[in-house]
Amino acid sequence: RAGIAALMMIFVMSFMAVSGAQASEIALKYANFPPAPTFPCVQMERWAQEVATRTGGVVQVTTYPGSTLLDAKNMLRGVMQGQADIGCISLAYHPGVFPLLSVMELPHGFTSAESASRTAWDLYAKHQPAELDKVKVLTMFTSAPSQFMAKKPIRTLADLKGTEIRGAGLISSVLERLGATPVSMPMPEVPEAVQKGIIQGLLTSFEVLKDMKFAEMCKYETVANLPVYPFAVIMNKKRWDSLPEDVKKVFDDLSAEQAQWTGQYMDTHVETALAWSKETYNVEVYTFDDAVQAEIARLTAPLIDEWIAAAAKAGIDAQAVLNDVAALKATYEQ
Ligand code: 3IO
Repeated sequence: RAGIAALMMIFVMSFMAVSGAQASEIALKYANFPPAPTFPCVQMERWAQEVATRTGGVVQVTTYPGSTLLDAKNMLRGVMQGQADIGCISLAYHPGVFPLLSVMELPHGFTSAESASRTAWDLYAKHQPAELDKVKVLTMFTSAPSQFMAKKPIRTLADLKGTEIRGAGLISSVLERLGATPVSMPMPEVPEAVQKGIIQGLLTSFEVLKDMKFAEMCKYETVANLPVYPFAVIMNKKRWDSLPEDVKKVFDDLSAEQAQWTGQYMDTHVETALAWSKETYNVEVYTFDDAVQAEIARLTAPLIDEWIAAAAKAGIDAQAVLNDVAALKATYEQ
């Protein structure tokens, strides 16, 4: 009798252990490259939290901000090789690698991160471009329109002439067209480059004034409403394939919502950061006048033709993609 009871106990306990291990936890590592207070990491924490809630705690995401698991340059390869299950990439850091989605780096005149982020996700979902077919794309989002943050005032294009400004990808091409000297580098390297005087400023969205403390060194801000930087959140394909269907559905149902949430967070946070920068460091915020804006539009227009040529070479119906961007932008900006 005692022997049978003991056997049953062992049977029940081992069953609990096995089923417990299956049902209670799927552990995923999510890598990100910029510092924890920045918006790519804020949206990462929100996603991790949302996934834990929606799976009843079955999926546990461990987040690695600030290049603690993979840095900007290693992110794409690291996720494909499985060093992280999930990672966040800034597409502009990989010139030529994303012939379709780099369309989001062109001067479309997006007025918010929300409209650009929703456009980026819808564009991805519609075209499912071959350039990202080795990974599962969980969501996309963008920065807010790019502005100048510099150590000296930038009020005319003459002020940009020969001035080293940090950009990346097609945003660096914009700088070149405007007569500046573009210096491309990932965001985490920018504070030191400003400090050392390698660059005189940067071109990206204003929320980094607060999140990366650029307000302290770059006291002259110029509103130029230049292109946004697109991001993709990617997952290792094998790991994705291994997930139960109900978990896959939770992730897929979150994609569009996460893009919109991140855009809205960004747009609000840009305003918060600007107010904080004026209050804390008394920064100057200048807006290019209409004549300068018209000149910028004229000087950067050829970038669209260059993109069309490169996309066509990659077998993409470039005009159809541009038409989709215009239609989505109109939908989300009305
Ligand atoms: C960005 C990148 C990392 C952290 C905060 C950020 N805000 C805007 C961007 C876009 C950008 O400049 C980039 O390098 O992707």
